[in-house]
Amino acid sequence: MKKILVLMASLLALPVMAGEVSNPYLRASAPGAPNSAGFMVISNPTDQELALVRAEADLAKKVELHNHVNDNGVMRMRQVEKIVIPANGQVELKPGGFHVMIMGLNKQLKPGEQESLTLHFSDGSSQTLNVPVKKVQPMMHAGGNKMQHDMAGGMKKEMHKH
Ligand SMILES: [Cu+2]
Repeated sequence: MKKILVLMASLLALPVMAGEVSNPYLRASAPGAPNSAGFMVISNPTDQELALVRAEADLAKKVELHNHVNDNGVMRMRQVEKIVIPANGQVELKPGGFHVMIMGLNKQLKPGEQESLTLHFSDGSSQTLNVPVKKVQPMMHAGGNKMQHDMAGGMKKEMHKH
């Protein structure tokens, strides 16, 4: 309890919080689609490295942190333990890169709606955001292939390959 009060006091005292989130959005999902993803820009105005270490949301069974890697011209998702935001820097979570992976949706995500997403950072802080749902165009990469990520059930298929 004491710790929480100290944390709250320090947050109130600071003009900017570590881990400033801007432009967060969730990818709208097709009816019955199991997965979605969350994107945003996270800034770290402090002189200490910060990392996004966990995310959670009520709208799905599982929320993970992912990155995309180019594996011989095929974009594949990988789970990552954390997403580092350099001191005095920022990181962009975007289609084709880092993202908050939302797996096992228990509802359809419709454009214009807002969903709650909680982010946990390496400094012990957390933020609960109201994130708008937006339509995200399927990304094409250099190879012209549609990414695994945009395929319904693509994640499952990918895992079976290993
Ligand atoms: Cu993913």
